[in-house]
Amino acid sequence: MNITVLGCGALGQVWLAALLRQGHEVQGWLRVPQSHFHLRVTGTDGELIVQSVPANDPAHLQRSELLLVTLKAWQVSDGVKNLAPLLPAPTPILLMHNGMGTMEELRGIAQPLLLGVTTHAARRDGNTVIHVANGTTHIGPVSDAAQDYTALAGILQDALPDVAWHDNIRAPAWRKLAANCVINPLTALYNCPNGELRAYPDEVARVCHEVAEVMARENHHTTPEDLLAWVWQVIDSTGENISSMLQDVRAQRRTEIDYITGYLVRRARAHGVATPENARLYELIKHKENAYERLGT
Ligand code: KPL
Repeated sequence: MNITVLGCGALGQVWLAALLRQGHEVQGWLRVPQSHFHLRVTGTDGELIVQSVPANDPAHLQRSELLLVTLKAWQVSDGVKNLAPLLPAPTPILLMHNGMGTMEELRGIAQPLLLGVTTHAARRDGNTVIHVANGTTHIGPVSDAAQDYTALAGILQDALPDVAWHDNIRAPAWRKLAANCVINPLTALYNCPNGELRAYPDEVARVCHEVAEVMARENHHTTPEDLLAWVWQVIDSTGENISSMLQDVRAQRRTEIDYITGYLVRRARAHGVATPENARLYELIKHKENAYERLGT
């Protein structure tokens, strides 16, 4: 299959390596155009994959049967809108990032749109990407035209298991959003690995209860207790991880807060639900971001 991966960060490189291993004809697409880039990924089994991968070839893009987008949430809208005119109208676009809100920004795009939610963990170590932990990827349609692309789940499953198809992808996306609303801002503020949130049970519960209330208004039924139990499970199973938001804050990069807590707070406002704890965390992370942006980094 011809595939373009837009965004060659840690997760993008893990997918590129997996798809290449499966024999797909893959290219990467980078913000600064280059004809090739150097893939260096250490798998969960410790095997190092080093390969030169073609990049930014418009002819390959025009032949692509899938555009896999692994950009940060705040880069997605511009990135996809730039490439969409070069991409055949029937080629599905699969968005895989933390948070929600990009689907709304891409409403009206010609191509079928799908959303992916993954628990694979990867991080950069110098010029090497480490695939830290295997996980599950849930994919499903966002636009009506994307409902016919169930076969994609099988193709991706062969490359990087586990992959599950969901007719209603918003349900797993909201559960992942709940975990991100709790873990990402709190670890960024306390500067700690995910597992150390065990020291802050009251804050974890308050954030989680607010998310459960908004989810109920969005017709995703869950009890606050169930959601909290699930979030603790994610905290424990990723205990040694440095969350993506803490990594961003440490590197003084823009975080995905607008698409995680920011999205939650916007949906809460639309339903008339008060979310003071999430609003407080949103402000604290924005304050951190603004402080280093003001320093010109
Ligand atoms: O998705 C994650 C992230 O770091 O962005 C979690 C689930 C919190 C794992 O670290």
